[in-house]
Amino acid sequence: MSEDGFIPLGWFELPESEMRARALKLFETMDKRRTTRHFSSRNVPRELIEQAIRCGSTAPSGAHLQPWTFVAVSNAELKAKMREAAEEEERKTYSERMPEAWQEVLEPLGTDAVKEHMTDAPWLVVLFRQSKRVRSNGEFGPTYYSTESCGIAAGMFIHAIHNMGLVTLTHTPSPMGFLREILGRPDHEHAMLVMPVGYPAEDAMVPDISRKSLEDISVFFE
Ligand code: IYR
Repeated sequence: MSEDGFIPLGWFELPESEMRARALKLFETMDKRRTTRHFSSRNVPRELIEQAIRCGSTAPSGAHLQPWTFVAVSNAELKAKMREAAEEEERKTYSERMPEAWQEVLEPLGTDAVKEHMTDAPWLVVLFRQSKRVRSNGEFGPTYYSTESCGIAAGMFIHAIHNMGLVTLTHTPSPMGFLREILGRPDHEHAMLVMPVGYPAEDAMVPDISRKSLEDISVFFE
């Protein structure tokens, strides 16, 4: 850090034509991303996962506290344990806890309590949200906007995975408290998302669904 704690932004202007070209290219790339539930067990080098986590960690965060921990698991025994615990919860969710209004919107996605992606994918990346931080005096203090911060970090991680040609899924076993226990995380860390990462299975299928149009999702006042 410089003497007064600030450094120049280091920004440079792009010509508008270049801005348009980049904007379109990025949209075209991102629009090809699909949440994938069918994974190949083919190995993915740890280095690629590390790089995606680095991208996730470029997210802005409340008071720059970076309130996230990415736990990356390739260990087969741990993945099996996580799958077993997730399926136990999900069986209850699907058979007892899920109201009809929820079932209705999940129906087109074809999900159920069987979570083979948790053992098929070479990596399971679990994003933990830190609700507290350790202050310099050793006491706990709160973090701020940690849900928003982690949501943005997850988006950037997902984009990095897609951009490198791999696939992922934002799996939310519910409740997911078992992940803290299995992965030995402290009480102030809360599992938010389980993201299996890997190559898609050769016969991977995705639901035939489409995205809302720009008109449906935005309002402009000029
Ligand atoms: N957690 C369950 C149910 C589920 C919920 C939503 I919202 C989804 O978009 C998909 C699934 C599961 O993972 O199957």
